[in-house]
Amino acid sequence: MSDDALSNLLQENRSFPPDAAFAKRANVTAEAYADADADRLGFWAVQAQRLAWDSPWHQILDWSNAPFAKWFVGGRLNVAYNCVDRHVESGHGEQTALVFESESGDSRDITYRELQEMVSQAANALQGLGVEAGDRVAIYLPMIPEAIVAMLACARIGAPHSVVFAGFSAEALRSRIDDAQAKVVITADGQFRRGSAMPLKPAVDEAVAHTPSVDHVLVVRRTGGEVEWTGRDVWWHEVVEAASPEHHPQAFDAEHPLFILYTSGTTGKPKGILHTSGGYLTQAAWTHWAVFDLKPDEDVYWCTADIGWVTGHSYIVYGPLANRVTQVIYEGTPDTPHKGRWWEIVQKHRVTILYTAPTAIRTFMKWGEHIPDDFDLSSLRLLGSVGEPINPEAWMWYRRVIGGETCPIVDTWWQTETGAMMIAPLPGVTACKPGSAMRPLPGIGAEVVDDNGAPVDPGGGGYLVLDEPWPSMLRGIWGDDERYVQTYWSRWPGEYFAGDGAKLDDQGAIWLLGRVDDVMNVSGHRISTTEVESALVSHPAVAEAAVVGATDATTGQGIVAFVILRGTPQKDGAELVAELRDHVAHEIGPIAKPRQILVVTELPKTRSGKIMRRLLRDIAENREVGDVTTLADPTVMGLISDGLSSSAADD
Ligand code: 7RM
Repeated sequence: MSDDALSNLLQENRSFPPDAAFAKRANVTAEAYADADADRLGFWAVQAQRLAWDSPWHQILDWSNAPFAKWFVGGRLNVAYNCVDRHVESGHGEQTALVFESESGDSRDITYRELQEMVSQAANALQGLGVEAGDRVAIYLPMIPEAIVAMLACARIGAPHSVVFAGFSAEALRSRIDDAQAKVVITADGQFRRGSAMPLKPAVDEAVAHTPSVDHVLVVRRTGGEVEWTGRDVWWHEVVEAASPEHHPQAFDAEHPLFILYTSGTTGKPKGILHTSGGYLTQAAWTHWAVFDLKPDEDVYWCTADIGWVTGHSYIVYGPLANRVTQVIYEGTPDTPHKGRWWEIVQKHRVTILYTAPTAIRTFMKWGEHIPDDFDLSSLRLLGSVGEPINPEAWMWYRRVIGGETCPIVDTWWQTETGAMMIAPLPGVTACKPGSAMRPLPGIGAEVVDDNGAPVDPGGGGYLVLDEPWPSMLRGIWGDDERYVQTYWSRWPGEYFAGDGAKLDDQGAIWLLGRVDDVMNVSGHRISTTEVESALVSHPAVAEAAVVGATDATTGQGIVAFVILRGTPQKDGAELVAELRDHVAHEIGPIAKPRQILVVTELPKTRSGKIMRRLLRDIAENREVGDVTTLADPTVMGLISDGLSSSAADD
């Protein structure tokens, strides 16, 4: 690999310092970095005081059994009490906690007092079904208030939840229920999706037919569709709504398991990422408050993630509610009933903070800025990005079209495993560069290292590692300690290997370059798929691009790009492809010129919006396309290959 080549790639010199008025009112100043540098553990102990503890801890961190961490040792707290009851006790019972917006456009406000009653009822009902502290509960629900209530009810009684995204198949649900040996599954009869009611319970019936650990299935009536019923099934409205709205929240150990969340690894078997209570809630709450500059009495926050992903756990449920947020939750898709749906929601509820993913932003770019332009987005004051590297072009569009050139954009790097944000700007402090998550948050240790684990010099590229334990770190992989050590801690001694490539620029800002398996090596030059994608998307004809490294006899890997064009192309295919290749050469350098550019109409994405480059690599290498079961739309691969056989775009 050549770090020189890497460091010359993607020259991005724009930088946006915080607006003076914003900085003046910001929750966090540069002092936070100094405080954490002076006393890292002390810094986290201060942040833990944001929470209400039933008993104090006697040790901030026990790392003697590394990489198995214990934070706030001996401390006891109830996570649900921290997210709900204490806000009612402090006089905010009438504050709206959730603004639920359904796809069809009805909305419903739920106050903290109502949420407290709902969570208490659900906790009583779960206990009535025999769920005890330590028992696992699987949750397979759409984005409705009951999903959040169910998670908090589990937290309240100390029963770790395992939320499974409601778009996953019966088989995916079965394997997750089975791995965690869940005792109860909470689901709904169905969900609304693109204007129609889709059944959900049949997948649960199919899954639990093979999972003897499950005693009961608790079913929310959402669509009113017909459902099959067996002796283990119980209706939410019968047992939860009939339960007492009073429930005493018992305190649990800071290291009591809070949830398991499955994420895909390099093998076929999903990993159950385990998170615990005190450290997790501390970091989720502090980062949500600091990075989004949350003002609980003023802001209306909206995170567009689904609770099936970690973003929904940490930045819809735990962090925001611990901070007494008022937030929008939305059940539907961005284009139902029209492509301006999100902007209509921002306008309707006067949303001030929006947190979403680059894939969504690029989709909106593709649809055209005339759509958001029709709505009043002036309530927005801060924008966030998460999930994948955001290309500078999308960052600039987000800032201009959605943020009205004034909102700070916080690009937040973190993972299911990290539990909470790790690398992100502080919006009142950091001068942000489009496409960079900037630097580790106060109290976080991150570095970019080379193959030998040595930190790279400014300008160099390598692998992102985390070199200090952090409060919301995963505590392991459920039932597989060895895989935990092997996957994350065995590459370099004492360093957590994140699996992402990164570049350090001359000013010390970190540029995430995508998963390491997405970094190409062309004639000994390391080139990130993201950088080439970014260059392609900066051409006016390109709406979206996905780049893979295909095996090449001469150069090791050759760059193959799949592009979706904006509107109807003005030029003929071959001419445009030649122009795009030259454009990439111009933006990055001749070494980054794609060997092939294929014009397509769709890209294969997972349900959380990550491009499945593995499948594109299959096409680029003329292989039979592999396993497509985790694709959001399994027919996409057919569309792509059909389109290619009639496309003249391949040069
Ligand atoms: C929160 C989440 C984790 C992977 C991670 C990265 C990528 C996430 C960013 C990012 C560049 C970002 N959890 N990733 N955020 N890459 N910039 N701001 O997405 O477990 O589902 O995925 O996502 O590759 O390793 S996750």
